[in-house]
Amino acid sequence: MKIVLYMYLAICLLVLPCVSAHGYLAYLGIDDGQSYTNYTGNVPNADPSPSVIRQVSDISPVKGASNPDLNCGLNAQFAEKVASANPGDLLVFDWRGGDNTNWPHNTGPMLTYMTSCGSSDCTQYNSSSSKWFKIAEIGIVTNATSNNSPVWAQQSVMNGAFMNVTLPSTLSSGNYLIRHEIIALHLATDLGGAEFYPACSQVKIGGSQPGMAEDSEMVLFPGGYKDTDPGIYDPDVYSSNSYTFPGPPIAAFVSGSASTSGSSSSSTSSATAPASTSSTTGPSSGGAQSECKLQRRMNSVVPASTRRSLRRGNHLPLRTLDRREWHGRRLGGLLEDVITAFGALKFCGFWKGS
Ligand SMILES: *[C@@H]1O[C@H](CO)[C@@H](O)[C@H](O)[C@H]1NC(C)=O
Ligand SMILES: *[C@@H]1O[C@H](CO)[C@@H](O)[C@H](O)[C@H]1NC(C)=O
Ligand SMILES: *[C@@H]1O[C@H](CO)[C@@H](O)[C@H](O)[C@H]1NC(C)=O
Ligand SMILES: *[C@@H]1O[C@H](CO)[C@@H](O)[C@H](O)[C@H]1NC(C)=O
Ligand SMILES: [Cu+2]
Repeated sequence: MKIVLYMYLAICLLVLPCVSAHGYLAYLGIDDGQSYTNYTGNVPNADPSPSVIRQVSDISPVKGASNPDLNCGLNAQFAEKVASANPGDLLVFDWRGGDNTNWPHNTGPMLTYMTSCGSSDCTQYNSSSSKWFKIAEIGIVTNATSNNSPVWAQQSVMNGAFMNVTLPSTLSSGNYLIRHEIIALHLATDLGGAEFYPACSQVKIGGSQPGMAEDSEMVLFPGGYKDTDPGIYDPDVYSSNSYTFPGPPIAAFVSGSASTSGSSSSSTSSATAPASTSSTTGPSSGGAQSECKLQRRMNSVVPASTRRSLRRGNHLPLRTLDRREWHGRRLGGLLEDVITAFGALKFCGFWKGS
């Protein structure tokens, strides 16, 4: 246990952005093919500026499938503005780590839901008892520049890519919240370990299409997930390449699909994103057979037994560290930082795993 802490501190001295192993939706781009608008979100807990993205109070994840914050993120506040969009437009989600570095996680799916705000705009709409339908989901995909090896699409976000989702081409006009969610599963080998990062954006959809989800395709948040869902409590997350998405199937009226790509400005490598087809309807799995080496390497950073006892453990005496960062963290969070730090080392080429 001590060794892990020392290892961690040593790594932190070498690789600085260890402290923010979480993050938030920093920007939402909307591309209609002719023009592109980039809406700025608010840094969690900062003094807010008018935005279309509902501000959350912390970069930390929502924990627990029945947590009321599963709705739109930690203590999410109404936003002042509303974005305009049309069916078929491309939504460009730009997730960042808390200190504006790359998104820190690479394990788990990304899902997109919508709910109607009714006849008035979404600026004062409380969605806590609203029914959401799913328009996209993406999990394990194939990496075309690496012999089609399996990789979580979330890896490309960690590498600096945006997450793109197409608005359904027949989506009926009106006021909507878009709930884009990253689920980080690096601790999901334990019940309750999954980290939920939902982010809600306020939009007004134009046009005059008829598309709407059936009532049976809609869920509440919380309500749509259980902690025991196979895609949320996932003991095999590091050893299997099949994955079962949580929540309802993608609504039948949706024909578009999700993809990731495009690197944000600071991305160094040619992180060509997986262009894959895994986002179809219903619980589905990535089709790959061989093992995902990166995941396994992450997993092997700390032996399983140590990880188990770490996660069961108490808080460390971290008083000397920044209290705001460390307050209330379990050792699982520490482990996460260790893994993230190793990931960073690897990313920077310091850590050459086999
Ligand atoms: C939005 O603009 C910021 C600041 O210029 C930029 O860093 C970011 O990559 C842009 N994001 C999107 C999704 O266009
Ligand atoms: C929405 O309603 C819930 C339940 O009453 C409340 O806890 C939450 O703070 C409300 N959200 C906003 C943004 O006012
Ligand atoms: C895909 O493989 C290439 C080549 O190995 C690598 O540089 C890139 O980071 C990989 N992409 C993802 C999303 O892991
Ligand atoms: C995602 O959207 C951005 C902005 O329009 C674009 O630069 C990038 O190529 C898109 N990626 C994909 C896969 O469509
Ligand atoms: Cu995190």
